[in-house]
Amino acid sequence: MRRHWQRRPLLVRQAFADWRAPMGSDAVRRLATRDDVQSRLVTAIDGQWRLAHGPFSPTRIPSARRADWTLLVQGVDRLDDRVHALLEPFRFLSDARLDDVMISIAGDGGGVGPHVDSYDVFLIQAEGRRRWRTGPTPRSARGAPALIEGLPLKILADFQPDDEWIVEPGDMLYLPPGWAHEGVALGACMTISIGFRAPSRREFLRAWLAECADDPGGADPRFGDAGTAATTTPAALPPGLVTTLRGWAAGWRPDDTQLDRFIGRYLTEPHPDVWFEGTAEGIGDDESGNDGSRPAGDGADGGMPPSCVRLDRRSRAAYRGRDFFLNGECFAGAASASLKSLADRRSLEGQVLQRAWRRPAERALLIEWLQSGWLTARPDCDECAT
Ligand SMILES: [Mn+2]
Repeated sequence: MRRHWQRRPLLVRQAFADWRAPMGSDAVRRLATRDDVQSRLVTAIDGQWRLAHGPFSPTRIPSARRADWTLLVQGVDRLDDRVHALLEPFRFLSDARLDDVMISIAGDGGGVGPHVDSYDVFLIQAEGRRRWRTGPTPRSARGAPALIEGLPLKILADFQPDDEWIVEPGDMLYLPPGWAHEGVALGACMTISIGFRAPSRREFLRAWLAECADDPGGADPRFGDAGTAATTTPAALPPGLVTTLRGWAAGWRPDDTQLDRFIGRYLTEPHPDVWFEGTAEGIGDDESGNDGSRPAGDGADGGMPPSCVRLDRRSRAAYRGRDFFLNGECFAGAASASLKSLADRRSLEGQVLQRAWRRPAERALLIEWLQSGWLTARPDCDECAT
């Protein structure tokens, strides 16, 4: 973190002992045929860059024997438990900074050209080999990265690499934002990108100001101009009106609590593609983790909890002070030690879960989240078996 995070690249040879790709290339191809999954196909046949967006018919995706193509599938951590489990070793970084896991497969020579990203990324070589080259970002006179014009992709003009690595399965390359890089497949290969996000001021203010504009509570003074003299220049903006609007903009002071809670909701907002399937079933039925030998815990009678509850892989949880945030909602004052543990470990089991279940407020929240699909009960959880 001191030397590399957000500062300079880091190559870690055999970052994962006994590496095995969590998903095969056929499964990646199948994901790219789904209309609820974001995928892109980039080809550079005869030096002609082309970009297409999925879903793709299976025959549209080139075979592994063809050259100069790459298929990129976004958000695979939300689609597959084994891919989601790859995130666990990266939780030395805050969940709030995590974006998603992208998986790309490519034929020989495939890549997306030299480019620069605005996010931190850990690039795990999953199968086959890839050559990575990095270098300074060529910039135009105005300071923006200098791009080749007229292409469907943002490809740097005049990329001058000064470092090069050939990575093999299990190797990992970390790249901070703003570093020019180019990855080229050496034979068919698969690369897994663990991407991190950082909001920009404009992105955040767009969301926050929309929230403020929609806030039905709070005072809403309106401009008034009683006593104004009649005008002979009706097109001239009235100085008093301008002064009032300037004052509203400059003097805008959001309520601290409202702002803090918005930040927590903003940073735990599920990905726009995510749709949770809630269940109307009571918690404690056979499918929800109760083995049937215990009374159903529907919250009303204080029955037994499931042996283990786990956050759904698509759920985003966080806390700050006494406030707990889950999937874009604020549960004010709910951040108990056990719920904080649920957020940090993404699961609750054993004694800690039993104790939380005995507290009506916590049990009610857990049941609500189980029913909305944000939390799942695990009857076959490995950790609980011990
Ligand atoms: Mn990149």
